[in-house]
Amino acid sequence: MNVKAISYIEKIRLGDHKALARVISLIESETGEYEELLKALPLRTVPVIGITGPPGAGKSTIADCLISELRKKGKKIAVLCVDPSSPFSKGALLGDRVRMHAWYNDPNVFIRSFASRGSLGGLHPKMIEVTDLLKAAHFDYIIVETVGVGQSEVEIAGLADITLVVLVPEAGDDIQAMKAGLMEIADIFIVNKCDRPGADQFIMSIAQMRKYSAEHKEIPIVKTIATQNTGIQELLASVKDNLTAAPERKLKMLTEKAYQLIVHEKIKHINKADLENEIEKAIKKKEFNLYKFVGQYKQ
Ligand SMILES: Nc1nc2c(ncn2[C@@H]2O[C@H](COP(=O)(O)OP(=O)(O)OP(=O)(O)O)[C@@H](O)[C@H]2O)c(=O)[nH]1
Ligand SMILES: [Mg+2]
Repeated sequence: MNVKAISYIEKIRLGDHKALARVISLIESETGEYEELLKALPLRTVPVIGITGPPGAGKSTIADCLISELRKKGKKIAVLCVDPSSPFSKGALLGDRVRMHAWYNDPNVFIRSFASRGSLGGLHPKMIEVTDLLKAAHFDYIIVETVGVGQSEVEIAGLADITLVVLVPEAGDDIQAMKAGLMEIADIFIVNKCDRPGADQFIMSIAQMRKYSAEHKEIPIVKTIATQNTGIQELLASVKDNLTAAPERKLKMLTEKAYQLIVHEKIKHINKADLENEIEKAIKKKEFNLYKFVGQYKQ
């Protein structure tokens, strides 16, 4: 066993946030003893609360409210989110910074944002590993925020013990587009920005949609106005009520995580810029065929 890895894990267990930040950087850059470290992680269950939903729906504001509420109860919390400088989050940049600032001096809150890769939002490739690392620390809850765009919703459901889908009254079109994915992954719907017109009608349309879900499950709907801290206690109560994942769901989650990790492992030697260079060279030849070209990457 790698001694350095063990000493890092021990520090992290004792609540050393500097060591935690250092190891997260190792994981992000895939350097140092990060693989040894991941392999040495103890098996611990810490509830992971996933928050997803369209850009600007209020996910960070809700996460912030949840931190406040949990801190009042003396809980320790870690939050992972995608960097607010992502293309989707420009409008929220200042808001995010101001809010996150309030927790910088609290040793019981750890916030880490990842630079978003590409424009699709969703799960950062390293979020699975970092979440598992956070479980080895001293936190009572881990909150993971991702922008819900297509496939990433399924990914977050594989990572989180409970998935909160945040929607806003004006999301009429979004909801159509996201319908299939949403039903599959939502454990709780949050209708945020209920200070805006149309909230009740919107809630009725979600309730209607719920009926057509494959499992006919009664997904709870919680109304919030995150900017006024309204509905947050109800939300937390609902989270606690719905937190225990069924065994078959746990197996699915683990499979989803394993799948993501295997996919990442398989493609990590492929660099898109290099790929472009290779293709640029290859297409100069008359006999270029994309499928033959791709064949060399198969195995
Ligand atoms: N009127 C109103 N505005 C809200 C409410 N909750 C959040 N907002 C505002 O909506 C904007 C976006 O909020 P965020 O919490 O940053 O949203 P987000 O979903 O995290 O956004 P991204 O991370 O960029 O996808 C901010 O300006 C918030 O102040 C609410 O309940 N009512
Ligand atoms: Mg956000």
